[in-house]
Amino acid sequence: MSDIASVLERELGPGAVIGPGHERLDDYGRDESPLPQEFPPACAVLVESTEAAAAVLRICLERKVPVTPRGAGSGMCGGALPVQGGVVLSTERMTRIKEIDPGDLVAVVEPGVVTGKLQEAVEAQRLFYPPDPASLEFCSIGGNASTNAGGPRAFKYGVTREYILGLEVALMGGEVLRCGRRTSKGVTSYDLVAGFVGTEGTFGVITELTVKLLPLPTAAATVLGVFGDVAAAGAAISALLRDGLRPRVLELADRASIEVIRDKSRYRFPAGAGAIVLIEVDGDPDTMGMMMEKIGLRFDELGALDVLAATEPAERRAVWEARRLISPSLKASYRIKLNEDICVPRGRIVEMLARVDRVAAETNVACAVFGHAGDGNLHVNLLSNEDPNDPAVRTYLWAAAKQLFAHTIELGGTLSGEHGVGLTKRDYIAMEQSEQVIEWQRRWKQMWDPSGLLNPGKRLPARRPGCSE
Ligand code: 2HG
Ligand code: ZN
Repeated sequence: MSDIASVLERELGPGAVIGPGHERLDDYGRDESPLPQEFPPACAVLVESTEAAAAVLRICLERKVPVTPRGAGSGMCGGALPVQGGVVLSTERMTRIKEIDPGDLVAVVEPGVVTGKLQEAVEAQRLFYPPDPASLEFCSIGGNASTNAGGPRAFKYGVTREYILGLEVALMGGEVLRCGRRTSKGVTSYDLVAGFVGTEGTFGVITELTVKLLPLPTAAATVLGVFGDVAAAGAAISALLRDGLRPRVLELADRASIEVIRDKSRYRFPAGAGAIVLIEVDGDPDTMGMMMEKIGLRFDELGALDVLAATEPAERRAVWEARRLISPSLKASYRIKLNEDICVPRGRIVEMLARVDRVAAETNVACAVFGHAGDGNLHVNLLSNEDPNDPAVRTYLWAAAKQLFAHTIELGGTLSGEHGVGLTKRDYIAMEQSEQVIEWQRRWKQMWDPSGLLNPGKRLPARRPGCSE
């Protein structure tokens, strides 16, 4: 066993450390990001308490060993990959829902709680935790907070940050910080909580979260508009946005995305579906009914080939299962799936879809586009069946991604709407952000982690040659 693995095992007891030679160690060197290589750590530590997480961070600082926090490993940008080796600190065993309080409308949870399980638990008490990343059946709430995850319902309800009221964070060196509140409002301090959310474990390790809950909407229904092509579907989304309609979900999937799920899905896509707009409405049944009718009429006017309304839970579940299958099915259908996560201002969605077509035509790279189009957040997947280990192929695909980023930025957009930066996008953020903005982020990181050992090599590009460290 490596030196650090034995030290951690002595501190935390047998069973907490996955060391060299263990069949599961390699799992901690990969995640869901589109990278060909793995990054094996010296060991992985599966902590069960805040004290254990703090002890790992103390020992790693004392011994100058890099440490990479990890939730469920479902991230798509390499944020949880131990690129400099060292220790992976996994919170997968911290799975307690400590409290659900219907009076205060909060839940207090450990970071390893699977998001879907939290939703089930609160829904059993007629409460609602809205953020719904597509991976909700296996991703964890700590990982969601670390990446500020989104999901389809972000269109109406916002992203994870809006639901995190309080945090407990173990800092590099072993200090434990509790910040935030349990109240629905509060402006007493600088917003440290918001400052930790979305930092991909580069500032500290989240060990407890106080999350905001809402009353569960009385009803929800799903409407699907089928269009001939993605341009028509995009135009329909823009028209609905201009109408001021606020469903809880406003999603898009193009032909290539539909093709990979057509045979697997329990939901039968109508023939001729060149693109779909997926809408979900919620609220009280009367207003919901009116909204569904309005959307149906608008879809007809906008040239929909078909409009389907699903109100039965089983029917709605089938539609959602199909939607959640898009990402894994693309992954299974292509040897390379370089998934980008761009986000443009809502008024530029149609233009962005046209620019994606342009990139695909100019580079000859196959693309699938789907996702949270109502937010301007498009999952543009660059696909290839060539050898994933061929550096020339990857260079070519990343060049296409770079073109996509350039168009996104030209339209006033951002490189990532919900997946984060991690490793895969760190070298591109200078396309979007000024050196000044990047430098202030470096100073911020330095404040929480002066050693630079906590999740090193992520989020920020390396300093330009000639600049002082
Ligand atoms: C989704 O919305 C996920 O399904 C995955 O964010 C997106 O694979 C992707 O590109
Ligand atoms: Zn998504």
